[in-house]
Amino acid sequence: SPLSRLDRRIAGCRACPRLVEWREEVARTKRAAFADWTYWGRPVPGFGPPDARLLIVGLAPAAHGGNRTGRMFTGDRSGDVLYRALYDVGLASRPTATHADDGLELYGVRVTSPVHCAPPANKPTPEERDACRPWLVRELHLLRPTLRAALVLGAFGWQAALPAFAEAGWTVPRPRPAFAHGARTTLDAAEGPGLHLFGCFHVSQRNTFTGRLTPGMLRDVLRTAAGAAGL
Ligand code: DU
Ligand code: SF4
Repeated sequence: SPLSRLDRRIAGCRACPRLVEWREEVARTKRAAFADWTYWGRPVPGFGPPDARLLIVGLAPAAHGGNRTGRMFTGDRSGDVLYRALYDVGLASRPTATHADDGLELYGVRVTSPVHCAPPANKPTPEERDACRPWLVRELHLLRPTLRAALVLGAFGWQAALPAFAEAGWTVPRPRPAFAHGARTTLDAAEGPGLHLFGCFHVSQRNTFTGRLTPGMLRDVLRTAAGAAGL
């Protein structure tokens, strides 16, 4: 499919020298607990069906998570929280994501990120964020026929994704809506149905360990976004 072709192109991208070096160095040096793994060490494409109605937008792959397993949010603590919640609300076939061939299926949901390579300290530079945006714009174009809602995890994803939604043909209100947990707005389309946009605290340990984002809060936002998407 066009989307799987896009995913393969993304996986070959080397546009950001700092991130290419970092993702490959992490893949060489590894974490002791994963010493027997062959790390992916490349850009991590989006994950989920090409006719998704709901898109979940994160930040960037985790060095020892997606950068190890090759699949979004797979093999890291953030993904443990996200996939558990997706399973609990009926949007995933299993509650855990451990490696790319674990059989996990998402129902009507695709997970992606505005930056596809693991960044040092989980902080992409503005240049890296902008360099990666065309990949998200292409993904949005391909998902557009079925996409009805997007759930953005965290402020970085929000400010990175809004310009991509605009470039992909949705109308982003001016002034730009601010990120908040519970933020909700609708992006009109030139023709056809608009896109329901939701903000949610990121599923990172910084938020989940401290109780800033609880599993119940995440399930609530997922149910609301899935409902808006017609799932
Ligand atoms: O908490 P962690 O699983 O080690 O993830 C580190 C960092 O990366 C955190 O800020 C979440 C983010 N992240 C993401 O945005 N997308 C992913 O697929 C995996 C992690
Ligand atoms: Fe390419 Fe995006 Fe990775 Fe930069 S972050 S190298 S643009 S895939």
